[in-house]
Amino acid sequence: MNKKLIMALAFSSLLFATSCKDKDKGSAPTTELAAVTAESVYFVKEVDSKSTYDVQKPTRKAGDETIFGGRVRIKWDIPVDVDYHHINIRYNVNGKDYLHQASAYANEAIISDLLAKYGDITFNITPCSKTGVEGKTVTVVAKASPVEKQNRIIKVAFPLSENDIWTDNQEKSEGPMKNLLDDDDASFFHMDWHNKTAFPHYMVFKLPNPRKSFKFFYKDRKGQANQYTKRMEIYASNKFDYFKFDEPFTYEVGVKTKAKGNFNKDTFNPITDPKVQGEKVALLDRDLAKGNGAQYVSEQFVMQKPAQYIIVKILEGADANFISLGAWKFFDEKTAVFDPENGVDETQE
Ligand SMILES: [Ca+2]
Repeated sequence: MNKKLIMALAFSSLLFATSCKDKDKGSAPTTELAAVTAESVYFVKEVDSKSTYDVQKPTRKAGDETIFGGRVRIKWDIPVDVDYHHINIRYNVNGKDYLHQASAYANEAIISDLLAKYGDITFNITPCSKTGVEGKTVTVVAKASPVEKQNRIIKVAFPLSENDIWTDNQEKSEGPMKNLLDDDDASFFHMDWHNKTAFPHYMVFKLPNPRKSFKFFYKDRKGQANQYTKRMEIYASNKFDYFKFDEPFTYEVGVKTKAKGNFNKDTFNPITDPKVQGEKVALLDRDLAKGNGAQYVSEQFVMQKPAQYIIVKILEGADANFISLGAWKFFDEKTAVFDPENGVDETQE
């Protein structure tokens, strides 16, 4: 019988589900397993999808193999006169009991999802009748192959405070822009609906440091279907000299907002304006969030020059004059190395 068929017949790992020593269920199998061994193995998946198990950790060929540890292979000789229905393999790791079942046609079982740090693991291998009555148990001991470190992509959000944000079009009665930063879905930013003015309108964000790349995420206002953004442009610059971002906001009717100064949203050009001299990063007019708390996650944008200010120009919304939003965040993606054998994340820049 070929190995693929044996593997197909082997049952997957299960927790204890059946009682195997009920006297009403007939007699125990008398066949005894011989030559039972246990050894740590590596699962090797090659690029042509051929899979093998190796006792020695194979040398990785450039880009053509995936190697997984955390496995033990248990082998036995199939006796001449098999009178058992399947084989129960019981083991305990971290104080928890596990049962793996193998078919009567199998001569090996691979136990996976283990760690080398568990040390020696005792496996009790027992022929079992169809009704679950167990025969003679053979015990073997093995340590699992070590699990390799794994690369993971993690998101790292840039911390922003209310001093790092600005808009030309803050509604004065509600919805301060800082509500974008608070991780509260119920709080929202609202552009001016008392003194309506047509698009474009702007949001400016000061990142903690100049960056060459970023992604952003935003969420529309929860429960509001018709105030989402249809079209926006993203610009980046290393300055925005209309005012100092670090200065405190002024209060206007309960909502913190910065003065507009001489900023003119209708003539402002983020590229040619000497106070900004930015670069255009993107025009976004497809697959944006469509209201009611919907979310949008951008691609990773890479700038020509490092930039600390991100300028969002809102060109069109579902409403003719304003948008509302629930959240807005900038973040980066980093590769983190996770070592399952010691549980440590080794984050790389
Ligand atoms: Ca919010």
